[in-house]
Amino acid sequence: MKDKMKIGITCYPTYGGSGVVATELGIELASLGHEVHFISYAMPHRLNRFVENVFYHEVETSSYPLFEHSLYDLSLTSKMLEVIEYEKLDLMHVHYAIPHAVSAYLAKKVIQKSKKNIKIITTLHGTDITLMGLEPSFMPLVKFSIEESDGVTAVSRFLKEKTLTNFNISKEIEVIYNFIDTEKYKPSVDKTFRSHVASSGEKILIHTSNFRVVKRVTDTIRILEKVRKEVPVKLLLVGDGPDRSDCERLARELDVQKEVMFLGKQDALHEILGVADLFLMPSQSESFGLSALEAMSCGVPVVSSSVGGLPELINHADTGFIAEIGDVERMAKYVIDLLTNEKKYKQFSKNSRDRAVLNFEKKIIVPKYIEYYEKILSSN
Ligand code: GMT
Repeated sequence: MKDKMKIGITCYPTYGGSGVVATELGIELASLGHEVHFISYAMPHRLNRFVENVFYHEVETSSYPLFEHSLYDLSLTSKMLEVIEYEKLDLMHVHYAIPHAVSAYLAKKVIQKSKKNIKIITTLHGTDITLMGLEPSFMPLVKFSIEESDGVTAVSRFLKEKTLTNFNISKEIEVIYNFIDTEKYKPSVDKTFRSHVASSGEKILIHTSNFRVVKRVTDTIRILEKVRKEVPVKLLLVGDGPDRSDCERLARELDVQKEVMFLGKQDALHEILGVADLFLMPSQSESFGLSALEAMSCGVPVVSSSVGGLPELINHADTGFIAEIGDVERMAKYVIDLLTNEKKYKQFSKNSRDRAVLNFEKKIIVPKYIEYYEKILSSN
């Protein structure tokens, strides 16, 4: 087994959690001396600086009048082939099954024609299994690409079980949780930003997401509307996406527009999270909840729905509270309870930070990926 591996990583490069995990994993592997090659259609958003041992290969799609639709999956396969061959990769690690695991499978088959091999590891993140992958037209392809991967990881026990049952698969799937840099995401000491957004000493609720239907962002505004009757409070909404206009409309309808601040997409999330009091995650589906972990690492307790992998992250009545999807009444009660009970709040905040540090710190989780790579590379 080689000490230092050459690893190809394919992910969605934009704001989604799978891209964040893939990019942070690549950066961490590179810092440990492995050579990492990102293959995607754009520079991963967290890779916004020079990083030693990290290389980026952009997938260009060809345009030709006959191709009414972009042939991204095939262009990705071709780029994988090129990088696998010329950079002599040991393995390809693809994040999010569709279409990455399919392109990787195809690349492997082409490579095998010239009597060479490459190991493919697929990490399942969430909606590739719980939403998109369940579309009848995609289902057989997702099942096939998972079964044909040399190794498969899922970001929670929940997602592993869902994959096995939804796709009727009997393959071994390794659970490797999301991770966090707890030195970067830490409780904030600089209260300047806090004084800007909550100048009268209001408590701060926060939510960060891509504003997709699955996140139920409007629930955060309904929660705020109930909480403000008991506690002076502001809600910071970070991110952007299809549901943002609905949220703005609802804030006006409920007459809470002064208490809700839409911050849009932000890079310095760790600084913003650090000044908040509570994180709200009312999602309809969440395989793990990376943004909740980011908040916990900053010492911010989470009030969430009881879906997917969230109960594997959030300890109810210890690091936050969990309620039924859509039960904004109960979520608001939990928020009021924590915001009006200082001793309890401090304990929850400490428990959240401790849980992130002791269980999900990158130095604990990234070695699990390396061990898994070694296991797959030494298998036949
Ligand atoms: O579907 C999304 O919300 C985006 C998705 C992604 O792949 O970018 O996020 C998923 O992956 C994250 C990283 O593993 C998880 O922490 C999120 O819980 C998961 N989102 C959902 O399951 C909805």
